[in-house]
Amino acid sequence: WDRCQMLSVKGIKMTVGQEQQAGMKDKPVLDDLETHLARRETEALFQEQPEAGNQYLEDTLLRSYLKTHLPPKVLEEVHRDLERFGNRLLTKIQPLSWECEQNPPVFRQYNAWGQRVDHIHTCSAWRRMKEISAEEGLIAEAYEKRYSNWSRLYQAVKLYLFSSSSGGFSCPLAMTDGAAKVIESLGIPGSLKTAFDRLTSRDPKKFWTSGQWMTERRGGSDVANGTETVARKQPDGTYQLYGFKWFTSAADSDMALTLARIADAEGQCTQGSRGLSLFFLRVRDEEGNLNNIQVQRLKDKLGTRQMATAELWLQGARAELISAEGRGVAAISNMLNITRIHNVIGAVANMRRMISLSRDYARKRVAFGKLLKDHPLHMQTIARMEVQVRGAFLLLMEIVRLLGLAETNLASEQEQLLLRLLVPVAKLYTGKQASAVAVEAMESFGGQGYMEDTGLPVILRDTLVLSIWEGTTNILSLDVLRSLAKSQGQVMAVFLSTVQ
Ligand code: UCC
Repeated sequence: WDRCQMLSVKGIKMTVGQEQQAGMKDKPVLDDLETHLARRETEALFQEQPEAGNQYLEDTLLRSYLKTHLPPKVLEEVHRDLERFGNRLLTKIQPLSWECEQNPPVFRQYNAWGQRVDHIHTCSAWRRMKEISAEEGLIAEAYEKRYSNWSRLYQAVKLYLFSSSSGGFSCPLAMTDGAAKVIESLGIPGSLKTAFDRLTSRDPKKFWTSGQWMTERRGGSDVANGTETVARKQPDGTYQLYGFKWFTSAADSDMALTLARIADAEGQCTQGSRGLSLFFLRVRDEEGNLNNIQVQRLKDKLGTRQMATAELWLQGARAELISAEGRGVAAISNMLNITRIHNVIGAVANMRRMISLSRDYARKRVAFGKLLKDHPLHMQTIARMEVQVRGAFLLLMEIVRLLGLAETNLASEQEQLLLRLLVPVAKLYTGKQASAVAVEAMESFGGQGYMEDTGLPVILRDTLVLSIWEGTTNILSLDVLRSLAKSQGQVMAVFLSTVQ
């Protein structure tokens, strides 16, 4: 063991193995190695582990952005909180994230006595993430509006720091934020007040997460034609939903927003987009019993394995109609635009995490006689990735800045148009970009990057979904066209004048 200890040579900290690679000809060290090489302990790898540090303090672009844009009083408070949060992430939350990865959800359909229970078991670290999300106000911050139009940006920054240490919990948070946004945009009707208060609560005991059940077995993109779920009106004015939701993320959530077709007295439904309405439902009742829902199975996904994604049968699930009849897609688009922004946050966060680790590794790893950071070719690769993440970060900040203005009625018509255009553009662009950067960054660790227990493959897997869910690249391209058509080309005029 003592031979594997760090030795300091010429001001560079190196392990014995690194010295050997660096071609150091120190006689005593060589003698040491000869004896040592005969022993099995040398099978251990000598490389030093890359570390991320306090992701707020180390993110110079983030800090300079906040310094440039936030009013001084807001900056002072936000800075203090983010520094504290950065430390909490590093020391407490990051280990929980790994625990979530190691203990994915388990589905138990029957109990020992053959009764159907449909229990989705999540690990304690995952449940702790939910509490932490409430304590940190990861949703609340955007709705309390303590800092007026800057609250949304501040929330996005916290989510950005949290994302790659969240053990996948940023997914339910995205949908929770989206659900809160839909309810807020409906004017928080009395029947949804409790749900809104819980979604935006800082109290871990009260805090709820929400699902967004849009995808059915006929497909996830063509929602207008793929949705088979039927809603039957009950005498008390509520509805019962019957259908099969094929891909429901974070199935352990407390509530969900979902689309269904209202059946008329003859049991007929309007097809296409005009037949879809938006519903609110609780997943379980106060006793923990499922709301006439059966879980068919959990999805076996390439990534986001920490999170329970399920196939659900709705067999008369009690629900409340919350949009005008036939306006389901338009109503849920408020949610989609928020989850798409979260997707951008996830993309930028994962790129940042991979590059931070890659940079740290370049300061530690010796190859061909010097540290990686002293190889211009290696640094060129890192610099190219850095440019990518910086551009994406600034695009994200611009979007959440505009969203903050829109949510406090401070956005001009031009700014609202720009926001409408930039959300699908940023989502499609950063989703693709993040996958490419994650692969490139993985390569910068050599074979180590490919090793499961370094934690790097998890980041890659979780990044690959970002161009798929919440609208694939082509669907978002069509959404760009939709925004062009609906504004009769105005979005493009605003975009060009803004760029100029
Ligand atoms: O649920 C999922 C997994 C959750 C995981 C979330 C985690 C993410 C965070 C990650 C953190 C790391 S995945 C399910 C995602 N599904 C989708 O994204 C659906 C993809 N498909 C589309 O987006 C399609 O374009 C549809 C469904 C919107 C197309 O529907 P329609 O009915 O054919 O579209 P229409 O007829 O063009 O639009 C209907 C209305 C129009 O309004 P009106 O009638 O007033 O003209 C549109 O302008 O909806 C309006 N609309 C929008 N408005 C449609 N899209 C938008 C939009 N994006 N923004 C504003």
